[in-house]
Amino acid sequence: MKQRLSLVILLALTQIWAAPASAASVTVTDAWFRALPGTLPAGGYFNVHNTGNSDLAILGAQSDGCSTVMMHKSSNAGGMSRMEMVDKVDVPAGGKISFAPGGLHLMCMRPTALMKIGGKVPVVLHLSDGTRVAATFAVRGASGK
Ligand SMILES: [Cu+2]
Repeated sequence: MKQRLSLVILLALTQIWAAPASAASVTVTDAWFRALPGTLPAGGYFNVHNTGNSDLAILGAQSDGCSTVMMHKSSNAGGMSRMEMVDKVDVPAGGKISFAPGGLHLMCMRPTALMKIGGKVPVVLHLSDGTRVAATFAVRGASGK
């Protein structure tokens, strides 16, 4: 009986040690989606701050509010606005990166019923060190309000 108890404690400790130690080294703030009518993709915007000592990169994202989440970069060349897929966004140690309208953004494809103006949508960012960072995005309308 005593032996079984210590095994349970050991397993519990292993769970704690297995948790990613660097998960708290990235903070996400000012996170929001721009919801558009119907099944139009919703742009996702936020600031990310790497408070740790290691360079990291965002490799992707997933959300229950979207069928797929992609990373895009908008650019404006000769008056033509276009978007490119991005598979990696570097966030250097101590660095801050903004995902903002007109630049980097998450592209939430085929938003689900969770994507309601005034609501909140959970997003998980996948980092290059294997950790995942959860953030809550507020859902705003087309005007960004
Ligand atoms: Cu886009």
